[in-house]
Amino acid sequence: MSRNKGGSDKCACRLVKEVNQLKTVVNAQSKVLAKLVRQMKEGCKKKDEDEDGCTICGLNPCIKCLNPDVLYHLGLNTDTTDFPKVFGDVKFVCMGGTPGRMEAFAYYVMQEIGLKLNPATKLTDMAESGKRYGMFKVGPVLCASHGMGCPSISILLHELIKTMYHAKCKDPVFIRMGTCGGLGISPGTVVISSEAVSAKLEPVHEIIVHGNSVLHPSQLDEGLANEIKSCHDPCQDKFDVVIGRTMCAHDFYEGQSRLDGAFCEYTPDAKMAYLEQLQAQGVTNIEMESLAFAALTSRANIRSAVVCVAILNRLEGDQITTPHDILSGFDKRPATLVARYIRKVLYPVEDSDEASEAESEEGGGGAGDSKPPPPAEEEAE
Ligand code: R2B
Ligand code: URA
Repeated sequence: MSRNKGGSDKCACRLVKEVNQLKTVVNAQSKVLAKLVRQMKEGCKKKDEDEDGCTICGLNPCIKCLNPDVLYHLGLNTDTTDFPKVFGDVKFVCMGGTPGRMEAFAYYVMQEIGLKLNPATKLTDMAESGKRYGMFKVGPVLCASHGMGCPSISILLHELIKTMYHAKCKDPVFIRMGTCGGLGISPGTVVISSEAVSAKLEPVHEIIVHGNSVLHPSQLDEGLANEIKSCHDPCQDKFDVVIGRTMCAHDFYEGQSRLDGAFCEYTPDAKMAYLEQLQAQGVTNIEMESLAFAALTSRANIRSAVVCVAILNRLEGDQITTPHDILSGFDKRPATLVARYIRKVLYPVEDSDEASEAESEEGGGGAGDSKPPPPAEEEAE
């Protein structure tokens, strides 16, 4: 009996010990659990705070430590410019090849969104001191020139994306407007890119980092492309708009299989075979910036679109022989669609009939116009 009692005491002791051990494990686990829940909550709070401020993501964490951050090619720095004050309201970043075209677009968009400038003043080139790019701001629209090719546009994009970040901009949309060579479409047709592909027809932008190839997807926002296309009015506009694949070349001549460059080591037949092969793969147009533009904007979580007018049909030739006045009419077409899109976003309930009256291509005072802004009473910026 006493042996039995001793045995059950031992058993009870062991049970108590095991229960205590279990309690310790459970306590430790609930502490870990509580810590994880706290971390999750803090993480979500931080995310909300980020979203309250800036929506630009995935940037270099070291930017925070740059004091000041010098945006060398824009001629701006965070010491001398109050970014949230100057750029905090930016909702649209519109880009195009030349400073002149972007200045004209800025005046055009100003008129289209109903902003006015004091007649005694003109828009200032905010990037003038950088001496590389032109940049003009009209209310929520920032207009910048990007030069030619991916290296040029990517320098600008690094600095513009940092501008949006420093300014804590919320959901800015980036749009590139430009010219392109069409494949099987008539000159004057506007192509909105569904995606940007490389000369190897891959939807990636390759950069060489530390001597190694790094590939970044070159996606564009399908919804934005459709929204811009929906701003086309086939009854009123004297041009077609299509959505298509865009091939981005790193050169205007050999990279686009032209026969009229200083050098050419292929035959006219090889050129035609190549262009027809591109067309068979769904390529509608060829230009020189979409890859870097698409890759850098998508890395930063920015919705973006490329809207280009074809200035020739590459299946019919290489040289651009279209007269200048016709070419400058072509330039206005992407600008017309983009300005309408901006207006539609800013004033969603606007009467669409009234809206379309002001926008006939020839009469609309489009982006190619170098006319001064209309007389006005109030300052826009
Ligand atoms: C279109 O036109 C330019 C070359 O003439 C280039 O910037 C491009 O993408
Ligand atoms: N821009 C290009 O890059 N290619 C063309 O053919 C026309 C404009």
